Amino acid sequence: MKDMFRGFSASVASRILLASLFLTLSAHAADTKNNKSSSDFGPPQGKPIHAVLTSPPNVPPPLHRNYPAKVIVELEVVEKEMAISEGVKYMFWTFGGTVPGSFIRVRQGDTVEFHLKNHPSSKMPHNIDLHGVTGPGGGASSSFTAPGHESQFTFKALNEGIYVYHCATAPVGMHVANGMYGLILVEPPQGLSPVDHEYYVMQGDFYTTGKYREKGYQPFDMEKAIDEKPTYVLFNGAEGSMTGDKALTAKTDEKIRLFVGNGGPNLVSSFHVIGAIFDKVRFEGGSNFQKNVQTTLIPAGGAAVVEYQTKVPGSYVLVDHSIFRAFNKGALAIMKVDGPAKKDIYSGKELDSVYLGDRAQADLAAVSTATKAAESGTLTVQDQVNAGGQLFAGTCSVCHQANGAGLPGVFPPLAQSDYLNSDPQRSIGVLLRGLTGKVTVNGKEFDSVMPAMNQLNDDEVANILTYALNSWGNKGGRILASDVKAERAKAVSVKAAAH
Ligand code: HEC
Ligand SMILES: [Cu+2]
Repeated sequence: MKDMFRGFSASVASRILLASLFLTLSAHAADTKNNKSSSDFGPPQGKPIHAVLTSPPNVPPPLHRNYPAKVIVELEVVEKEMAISEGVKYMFWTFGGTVPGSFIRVRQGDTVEFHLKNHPSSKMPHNIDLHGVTGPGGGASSSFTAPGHESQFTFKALNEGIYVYHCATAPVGMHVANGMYGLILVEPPQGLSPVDHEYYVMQGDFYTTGKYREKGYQPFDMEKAIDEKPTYVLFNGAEGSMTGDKALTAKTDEKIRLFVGNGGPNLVSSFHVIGAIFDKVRFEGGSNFQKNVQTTLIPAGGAAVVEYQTKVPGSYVLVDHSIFRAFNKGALAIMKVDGPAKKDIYSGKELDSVYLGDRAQADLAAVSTATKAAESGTLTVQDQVNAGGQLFAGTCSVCHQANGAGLPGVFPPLAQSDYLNSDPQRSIGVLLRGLTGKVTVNGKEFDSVMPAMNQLNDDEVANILTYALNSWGNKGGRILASDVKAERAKAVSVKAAAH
């Protein structure tokens, strides 16, 4: 345990931090004497109970227990490569094999015997700081665990609430950025009010050396992390972790409770569900609640309990309303609500596929097929067309339309476009750098702006253009990722005036 603090206490800044933590704790102790929210319910009763742990988005069932018990929690740290996005691999460090880590549920007054195991295959030592613990480091100083070892410590859950836990081994930021966080719920003695569904959602920001959605294995980027410039902002550790057939589900007229955490390491979340109003929010995870909330702020290392009633069927989109994070960094999940239409409350067209783009798509199977084929060198034109079609629907069809016809006077057609067909390679530059100024397509002039689509990686640009060239009566042909790479390397900007 001394090892854990060696690097830590070396810096003056950390000492100040520890000193202020100590002051906070002592002030807190004085404060809690006449405060019922923090209570010692006496010694544990009955036989020891093994805590049920669940992987996100699941939450262990309510405890329905009316006495304080000794609860044994066994949590294993596993370092493990998983997909952070379609075709993108990342080495996550996990509590229980998932990001966020296993959800822990105990009762106020319980005595928790905590076992932290670090899998023998791990490269790093790890520990755990539970914000629901009253004691130095929240358990961190007692749980430093080398690979292939196990630590044990015991704490009493004095305060009810929803608390973040995380690894606090130096470099702390790196352990957190790699996914080492989760939630522990300390139920009040009477339990929480019954609901139809409880779900576990936790935001985190991730830093990879490659760009957003750049394929292949992506290492952690310390510099981006220090600069607080995440490549990904995600719910439950992966883009698409809760979309398509993994979407959260509910029926109309059900009560939903979301335990929403934010692991950070850096960003604060503006948590919002598009199309729902939170009836109740236990903001900052505290005991008071706010009613009728649209967006709730969840600090890094904080959590909230959000409750709402489903009424109208459809797809509800969970986002960080710092909205570029939702549409360009992955902070988007879906709750699908089934049930009869409620025209009196809401009448209109449903899920807007253009608004959500490819983020809402049920499956990007063709994209992953193409990614795998490209990796093994067997990529065919048809693979590219299939993948490109799915990407086009999410990225280009909003302007050029699904049938490639464009909109007269506003968006030029890609269907039988002389601009596209006469020089397919030129269109690579259009996607990478955008297009502005006058441009003539099939004898009609357009003078508008196409924004650069440089969030797309080389494979994606190649597949989308190959799809366009082989659709809607176009002349066929193929664009390769290597063509895109070469074009990206050029610094020139494509000016419509040059044509
Ligand atoms: C926000 C709307 C918008 C989106 C999204 C968009 N474009 Fe465009 N695109 C335009 C506009 C507007 C022009 C014409 C620009 C001008 O007037 O200078 C254009 C021009 C083009 C052209 C050249 C003209 C032609 O019709 O052949 C191509 C090729 C093209 N876009 C392909 C794409 C592809 C592929 C995507 C998806 C990756 C895409 N665009 C996404 C608005 C858009
Ligand atoms: Cu760790």
